[in-house]
Amino acid sequence: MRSLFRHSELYDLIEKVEAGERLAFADGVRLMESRDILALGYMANQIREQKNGDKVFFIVNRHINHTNVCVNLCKFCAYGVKKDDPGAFTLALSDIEKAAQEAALDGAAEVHIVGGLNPDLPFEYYLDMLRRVKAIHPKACVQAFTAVEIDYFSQITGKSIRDVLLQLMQAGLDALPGGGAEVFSPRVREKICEKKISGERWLAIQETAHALGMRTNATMLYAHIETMQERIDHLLKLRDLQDRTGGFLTFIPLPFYPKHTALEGDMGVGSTTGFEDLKMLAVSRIMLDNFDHIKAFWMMLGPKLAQVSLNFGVDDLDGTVVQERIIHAAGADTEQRMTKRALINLIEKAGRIAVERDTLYHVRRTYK
Ligand code: V47
Ligand code: SF4
Repeated sequence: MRSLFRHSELYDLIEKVEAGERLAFADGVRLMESRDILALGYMANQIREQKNGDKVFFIVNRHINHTNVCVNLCKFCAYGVKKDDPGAFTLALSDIEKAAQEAALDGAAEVHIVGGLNPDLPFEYYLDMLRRVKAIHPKACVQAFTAVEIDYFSQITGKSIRDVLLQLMQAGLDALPGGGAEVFSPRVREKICEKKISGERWLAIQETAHALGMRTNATMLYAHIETMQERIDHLLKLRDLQDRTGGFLTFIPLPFYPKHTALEGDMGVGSTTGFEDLKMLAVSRIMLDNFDHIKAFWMMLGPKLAQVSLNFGVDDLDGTVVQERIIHAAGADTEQRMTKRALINLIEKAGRIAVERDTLYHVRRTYK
């Protein structure tokens, strides 16, 4: 099969991947700069099949975005607003209880909670939120609060990251989502999210969580102003930390949606194309050899491209979601939810085996 690619500019890297060799920074940049999408897909698919066979994971989950008030106001974000903005909202804990009740009725394995940095909310609001969600739906894994939010809780309480995490865990927090990573490069952060914690701080918070036995996700926001070198640097920093802790569950590349953001139309920043998205997923699979899973968030890629990505290194399509506000604020025109049946259909029509999982990738059911 490899011989099919003997004329590819990436042939030497195919040989390296097949020999189980780890690719270096310069190799990663070559992958990103190549247009040989079939060679990339071939390499990524081999790794994906070694790790996960024909399985494709999905989850019955419920996203909750509790507030859009945010002191950071990142330039790439259309969701976060000032507290006196007419569109500002903060959910009452009773609204969050209602969403948790719906999640319980749906048999959701996960409640996924992410929001802005709202200066009017005390730490107690988050502890109470976790206790109430757990009381209503004790079987759900609560995956909540990005490292950026964890850092903010540490700022408003004066507690260490470790103590904040321990208190949240005691109240019911099970895992951290992967948001807030963006691109670690200080050059990029200075231009698109100057108030956000540094990449180093983001990684240090993950490391602290992993040391406490908590599993977390990792993301990268791509296709804004970053270079291919900065993308690969980001992936290698994640790979280094994963070598040390093994605490990351999955990696999710997030394509930038420009609409209604301060970057819209700026510096030639537009929406990604399918080609770029598939390439990013495949290169992530190839470079992150110590991550078990690469997730294509169907809501960001669109269901059809997410399905095709199952041949480009992806083994997870995320979930039923139900309601999402962050990327829809930035112009995503995908649905807010997908039924379990529709997810299984996408997977089976791609010739793969659908596996319903929980947050920690425990299998709930395999569909044959
Ligand atoms: O950190 C914000 C991203 C993230 C835009 O862990 C944008 O499974 C694209 O954490 N275009 C928050 N992306 C969402 C998040 C997440 C999402 C899906 C799965 C998981 C997981 C976590 O959303 C932010 C930022 O990187 N984001 N604005 C935008 N305009
Ligand atoms: Fe706030 Fe997160 Fe949006 Fe940045 S990306 S403005 S931290 S909600």
